[in-house]
Amino acid sequence: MTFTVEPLSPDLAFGKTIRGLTSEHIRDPEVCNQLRRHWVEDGMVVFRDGEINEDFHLALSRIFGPLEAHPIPELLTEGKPELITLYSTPEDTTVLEVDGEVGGGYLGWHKDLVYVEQINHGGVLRALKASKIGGRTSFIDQIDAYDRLPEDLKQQIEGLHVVYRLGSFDDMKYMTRSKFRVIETAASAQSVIDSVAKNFPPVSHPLVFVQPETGRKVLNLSPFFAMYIEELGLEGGHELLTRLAHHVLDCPAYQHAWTTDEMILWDNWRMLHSVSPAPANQERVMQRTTIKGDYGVGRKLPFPVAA
Ligand SMILES: O=C(O)CCC(=O)C(=O)O
Ligand SMILES: [Fe+2]
Repeated sequence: MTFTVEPLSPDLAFGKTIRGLTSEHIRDPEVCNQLRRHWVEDGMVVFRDGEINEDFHLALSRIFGPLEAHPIPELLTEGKPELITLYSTPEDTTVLEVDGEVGGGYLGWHKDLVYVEQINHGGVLRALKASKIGGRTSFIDQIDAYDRLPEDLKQQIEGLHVVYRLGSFDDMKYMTRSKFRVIETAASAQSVIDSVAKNFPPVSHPLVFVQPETGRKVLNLSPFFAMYIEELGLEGGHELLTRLAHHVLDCPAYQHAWTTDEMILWDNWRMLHSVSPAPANQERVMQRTTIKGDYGVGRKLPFPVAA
């Protein structure tokens, strides 16, 4: 049996769907080259109707680079340092109201690891337990977002940097286009936030990044975790950052409602993603690999001096 490749959606400038991929296919180096080309050219791939198990998840991920342990120890999966497990259970989930919808497991629009200097090159995500309602993972292409910027903004942001920090939802000013309100913070999320605040200094990343393989420009903004524009100070860049975040969040998005026989690969140097809320009484369990890579342009800043 062969596998098939088709566009993710006729309306989107990014993404492919690959059906029927198995471990036998990925033993062929030519198939691995083809998959790497899709990753670079298309930004993300949804794998459907193929092999699905932990070994295949890991083997598929390794095609795109060595895997690394996530720097937040609380997320690691016991005995399997290459996998993080993201749980949202009725007993332990951060509950928010987003645009009138109340639910758990919400994550604003982000790039993974943008709160450290080395942003991983990608990840492969798998649903071990999909929520029946909500819990969709959505993606936006930041090459497309850059191309859609008005010329004046393209010129204005060249050479600027954004400072990022992992903090609580209440500190996040740019992560969503909609209104949100935190109703309850999960104990596990609070302990991650507390330990990160102590151990991770703020970092800065350029607003424009050039995809190394193709020379295409990426609007390198992660609205979630963004604090301020480095060159414009704590307040001076607020208007510009708001305008850029609104621009990127208005770009075409792909929204994925999960079943447990699918996996999604993305290029984390290029794609933003977010998770929609699910009713707080539902359980959702996801596992993800972290594909190593250093894009070489992140910079640690000193911890802020306490007032
Ligand atoms: O739970 C999800 O759908 C995605 C979570 C996430 O942001 C990630 O795996 O990087
Ligand atoms: Fe993520």
